[in-house]
Amino acid sequence: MQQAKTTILSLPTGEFVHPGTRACTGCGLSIAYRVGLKALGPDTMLIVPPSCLTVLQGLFPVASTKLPCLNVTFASTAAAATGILATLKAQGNTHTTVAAWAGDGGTSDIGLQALSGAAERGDNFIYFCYDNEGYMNTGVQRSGTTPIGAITANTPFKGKLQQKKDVPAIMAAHHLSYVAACSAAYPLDLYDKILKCRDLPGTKYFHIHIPCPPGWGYDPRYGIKIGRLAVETGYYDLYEVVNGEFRLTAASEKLVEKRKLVPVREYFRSQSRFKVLTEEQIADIQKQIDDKWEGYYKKSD
Ligand SMILES: Cc1ncc(C[n+]2csc(CCOP(=O)(O)OP(=O)(O)O)c2C)c(N)n1
Ligand code: SF4
Repeated sequence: MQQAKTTILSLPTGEFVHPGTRACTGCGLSIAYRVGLKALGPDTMLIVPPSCLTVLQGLFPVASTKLPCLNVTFASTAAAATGILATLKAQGNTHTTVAAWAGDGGTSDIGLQALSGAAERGDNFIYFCYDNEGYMNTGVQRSGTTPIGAITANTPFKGKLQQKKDVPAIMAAHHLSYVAACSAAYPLDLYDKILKCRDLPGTKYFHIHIPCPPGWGYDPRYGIKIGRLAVETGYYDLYEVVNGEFRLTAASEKLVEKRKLVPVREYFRSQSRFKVLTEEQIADIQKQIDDKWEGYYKKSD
């Protein structure tokens, strides 16, 4: 039986993040984290490496989350999850959910080895990579998931020259029971996917696109609009891979029915980080998107 879709009215009102965190105004992470913790529930232990999320949490003895949270070194997030799982097992605890939340730098670059090891062993926890597409907490440096053409502190003139690393695909190649691509601009899709995967075995991986006003260069009030543009242009897709089966979800699934993408130019022109992208480069990226979506359309025919 299909799980009923959560609406804004049926979303639980209980909060696990205190109001007033140290995140920037309009931070997409605040939305994803707040809604994500609602889905994870009170019986959850969190693991967080250095990142904007550590800043959001606050400095000891202050903490913005009501759940137990272990701050660990950059490279050890998934290894810490393995350790906590072993401890819970020794205590006979089979009910607590272990959830790691790390940035894209801490996932796609520095923490990838530990994550790959834990995933290959099939350790039973949920790993969330919130992808603001850069090392934002330390002043917007490029990461493995910064997209091509984006200006960062260390790609200041031509923007990043390399393609974005496809981390969900890397994780899917570990034969996980569940991999999801989500966006802070579609929090209910994130919520429902967390509920769906909770009882699946082994490591579950979530990739969450996170609009970031200072890192991407836009007025904080436009975060949701920009997050949605990424999806409506077909540039960033919402999907899940359940036991190897790929499926588009939410707004991306609807785009297959509509067969009409918003031109990606609108997404690029909404953020100052892409100001060096030329019309030729944009046309090239548009072609890549169109080709990808032709594949989706064919599959659904
Ligand atoms: C081994 C190590 N190198 C560098 C740092 C400094 N540092 C702290 S947070 C951070 C950026 C993290 O980037 P990301 O994982 O993408 O998360 P975000 O800040 O974007 O939330 C860096 C480089 C550190 N704490 N430890
Ligand atoms: S830098 Fe970006 S991700 Fe970090 S707290 Fe600010 S808005 Fe959020």
